[in-house]
Amino acid sequence: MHLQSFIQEQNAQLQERHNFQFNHLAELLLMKGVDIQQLVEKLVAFQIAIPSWALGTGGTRFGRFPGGGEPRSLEEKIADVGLLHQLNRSSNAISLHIPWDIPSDISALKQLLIAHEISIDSVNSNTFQDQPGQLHSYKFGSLGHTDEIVRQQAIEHNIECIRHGCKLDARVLTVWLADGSNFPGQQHFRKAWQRTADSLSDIYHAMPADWTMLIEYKPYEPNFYSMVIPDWGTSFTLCQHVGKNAQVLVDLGHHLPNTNIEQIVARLMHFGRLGGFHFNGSMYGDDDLTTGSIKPYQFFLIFNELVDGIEDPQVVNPPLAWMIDASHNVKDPLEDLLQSVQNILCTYAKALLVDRQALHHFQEQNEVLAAEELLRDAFATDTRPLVAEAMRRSGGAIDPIGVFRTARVRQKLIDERGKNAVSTGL
Ligand SMILES: [Mn+2]
Repeated sequence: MHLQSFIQEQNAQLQERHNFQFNHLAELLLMKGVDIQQLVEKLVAFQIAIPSWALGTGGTRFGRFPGGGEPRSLEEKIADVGLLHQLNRSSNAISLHIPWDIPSDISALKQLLIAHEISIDSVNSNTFQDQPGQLHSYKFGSLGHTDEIVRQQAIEHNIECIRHGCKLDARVLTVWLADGSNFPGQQHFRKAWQRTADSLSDIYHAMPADWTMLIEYKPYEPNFYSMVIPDWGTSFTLCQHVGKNAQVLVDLGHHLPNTNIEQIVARLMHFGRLGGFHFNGSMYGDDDLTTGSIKPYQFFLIFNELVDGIEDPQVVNPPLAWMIDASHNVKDPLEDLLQSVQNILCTYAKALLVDRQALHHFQEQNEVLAAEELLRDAFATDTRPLVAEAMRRSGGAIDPIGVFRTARVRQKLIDERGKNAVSTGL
């Protein structure tokens, strides 16, 4: 049976129960003055890109336990994202990683993208590992390396990424650097910043005018004493150095424990420099767990600031590029991605429920408890029926993971691609 038939069949089975839950919530929200139709429309419009490297089983340096049926080519990766999008209608883009996803047959790829109703979100460069046949090693850095020849090689790689992206109508280059040092004294901090800034400028000037450069930060790993771009402040200064189309990218897992990420988000939006967002969950560091799995309240508070910035006409910040950047080590990668999108949309819906006018009033009056309770009330609302309704209305499944399982999608992928089909990536 075709996947679309499974979706319709299961939706029909769940319809009565879903209607009851949705109407009940709609009535409650109506009493609070919430425009539920507008809210569902916002959920329908919210699209989250899937990175090509998240479609296979992730691992650690200790091991990897693939479950089979993973995509073996860019074409199969596009097919997997198309499948997710068919189920939830909320994942209409894929992010590429060069050199893992170098496109070859451009017109065939474009046809495939159209057939699956997805587009290329961003192109991500890779100067954190050496590739076979590469002339100069990135062992001691790339864009910030002491040797100009290595820096030039890394610059050219990023420009090559832009070229590949242009062919497929991408408009975003994401740069994450592993550059840094492992021991005190190894690196001159100020010089490393300047070299990196100048390299990024060279890449920026090779970028078409309608492209955006996203600069991602991370406090540690793979370097454990210092990273050249450890925090949002450094990303911000680099963006200021290179030009107006450079923006900071916030990856949820790229913070030290207990960092107030919501405040970082607010600051960056205030200065119009928040360009992209990588969703994942974190217990200790860059754990790349399922979004919203560990600290759902913090995730809500972050979304609260995002919505506050997006809905405030006084904030001049470009539209954000949303992407999941997680690693699926023990769950089926496709199920984990469906679960992540559910969590993201449910949390977005909670943030949309916040009465901003009332919150502003409480803040101005220093009504601490009332302000906090207002947030807690939105957080405690079960928004799952709203998300299910958004997916149903846009042609997706009321329960995407349920359909994935009933239709035995993974088994079919294993039958087609093999038990040992392993995806390229991390
Ligand atoms: Mn990331």
